[in-house]
Amino acid sequence: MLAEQEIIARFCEAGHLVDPTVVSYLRERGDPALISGILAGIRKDCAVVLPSHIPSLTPKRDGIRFTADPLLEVVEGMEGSAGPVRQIEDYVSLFRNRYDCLGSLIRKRSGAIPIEALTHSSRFRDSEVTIIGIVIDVKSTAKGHRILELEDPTGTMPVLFNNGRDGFSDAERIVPDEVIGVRGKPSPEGKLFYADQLFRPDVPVQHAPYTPKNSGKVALISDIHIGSDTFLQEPWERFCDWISAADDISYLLVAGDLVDGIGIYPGQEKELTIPNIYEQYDRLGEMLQTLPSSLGIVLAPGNHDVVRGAEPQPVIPPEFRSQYPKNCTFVENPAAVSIHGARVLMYHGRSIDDLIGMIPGARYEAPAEMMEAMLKRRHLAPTYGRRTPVLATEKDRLLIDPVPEILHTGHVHITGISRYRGVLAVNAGAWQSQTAFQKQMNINPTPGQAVVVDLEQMEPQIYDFLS
Ligand code: D5M
Ligand code: FE
Ligand code: ZN
Repeated sequence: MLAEQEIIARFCEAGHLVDPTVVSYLRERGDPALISGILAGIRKDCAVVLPSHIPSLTPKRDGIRFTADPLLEVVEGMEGSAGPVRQIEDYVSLFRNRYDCLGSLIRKRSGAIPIEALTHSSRFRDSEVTIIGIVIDVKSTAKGHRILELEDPTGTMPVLFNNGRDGFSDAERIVPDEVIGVRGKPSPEGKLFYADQLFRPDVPVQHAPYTPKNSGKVALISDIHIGSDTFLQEPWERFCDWISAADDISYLLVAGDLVDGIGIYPGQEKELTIPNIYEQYDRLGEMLQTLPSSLGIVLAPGNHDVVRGAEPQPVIPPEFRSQYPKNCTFVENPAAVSIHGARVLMYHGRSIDDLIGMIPGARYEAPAEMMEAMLKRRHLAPTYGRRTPVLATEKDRLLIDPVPEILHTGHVHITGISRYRGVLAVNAGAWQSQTAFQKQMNINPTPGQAVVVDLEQMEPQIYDFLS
C-alpha cells in the first residue's frame, strides 16, 4: 500500500511536483520501487511529472479504428440489434456479462481472489488482497463510514470503507450495481472486509483519443420534442438555416426525444400542438428535408419516442419514417457511430436522473459530471431498477467498451461539456423551453443550443440560437 502523501513527498524531495493521474497510477501499483525507477528517468529541471513522462503510461488507443473506410458507420446499435423482450432468466446473463467485462478491466490492474477464498478458508485472513464484485447494496453507518455488500460468482462479502481513509470521497460515490474492486484486509474471522483502496473499471490513464484528419465538424443536439407547445420553433429554424450554411459541418447527431410523443405522462395531451404521433414524426422529417443532402444525420430514440422505453431502445420503426430524406440514419439507444474512425457513443441519458439522485454533490446544472461518473464505471446506466428501465439481454448493451472519443447524451435539457481522460463528454440541451413539470422540479433548461465539435482538434464549441 502506498499512501497519496507518501508518493507526493517522494517526488517533492526530488524537486518535482506530480500530476494527480500519476499519483493514482502509483497508488494502484503499490510498488515504492516504481517511484525510484521513474525518478531516475526524469530530468532534474522537470517541474511537474506528467503521465507522458512515464513509459508505461504512453498514450494508447482503445478498439479498432477504420481510417480509410466508410465515413459514417454504425458500429453498435444498428437497426434490428436490440432484440425482443426476453425471459426473466436473462437478467442473470446480463449481470454476469457485466461482471465479466468490467471485472476483467479491473483485474488487468490488480490481481484478485474469489470471495469464496476468504469465507471458506483462513489462508488470506492476514494478508492484503483484492476482491472484485457487483455492489448489491450500499449505505452509510451511524458514524458516517460506508458499508456495502459485494457479490462475485462465488459469494458475497460486507465491505467497510472508513471515512478517515485516503480516497473516501470516491467510496461515497459508490452506487448499487456498479462493478468495483477493493483492496484491503479481511477481519480475523473472515466476516467483514476492511477496504483500503477502491478500483473502478475506469478509462485507462494512457487513453488517447483518435483524431481523424480532414474530417470536418459534427453538430451534437438532443431533445427536439416536436409536437410540444413548448417546442421552440424560431430558434430551431435559426439553427436549421445556420447549419445549412455551415459547409464545414458534415454530420448532425440527435441523442433522442425527437418528438414529444403521446401518453408519456398524465395530462400530456393538454401540452401538445400536434396530438398525432405519426404527424409529429412527419413534421420532423419535413424539417430535415430542408437541410443539405450532404449533411449526414443520425437519429436515436429517447423516452418520449414511439419505441419501448426499456433500454436498449430499438430504432424508430419504418412506418414513422416516410418523410425522412436519405441522408438520415436511424439508430438505437444507445448506439456507437464511427465518423472517419472517431467513435461517438450516443445515449439518451435517462440514467442521469438516477445518478444525480445518488451521487453526493451532483446537480442538474452540471450534467457532464454525471457523464464522467458513467465513464469511471464504464457503464451508461450503472444502477438497475430506478428511473432507467433496462431490458434483460444476454449481453450488457450499456457497457462503455471500447472507450469512445466522444460520449454524447441529452435528456436533462441542459448543455454541459467536460473532458475526462481524453474522452470528450457532451450533454446536449433541448429545443423545448421549461415545461410545467420542470418548473415544479426547479430544473432550468438551456434550450436552443448546439455543440459543434471539430473532430481533428476534438474541440467543442457551443452555439446559441435562442435569440
Ligand atoms: O426529461 C427532461 C428532464 O425533466 C429530465 O431531467 C427528467 C425531468 N422530467 C420530466 N418529466 C418528468 C417526470 N414526469 N418525472 C420525473 N422527471 C421528469 P424528458 O425526458 O424530456 O421528459
Ligand atoms: Fe427530453
Ligand atoms: Zn428524455
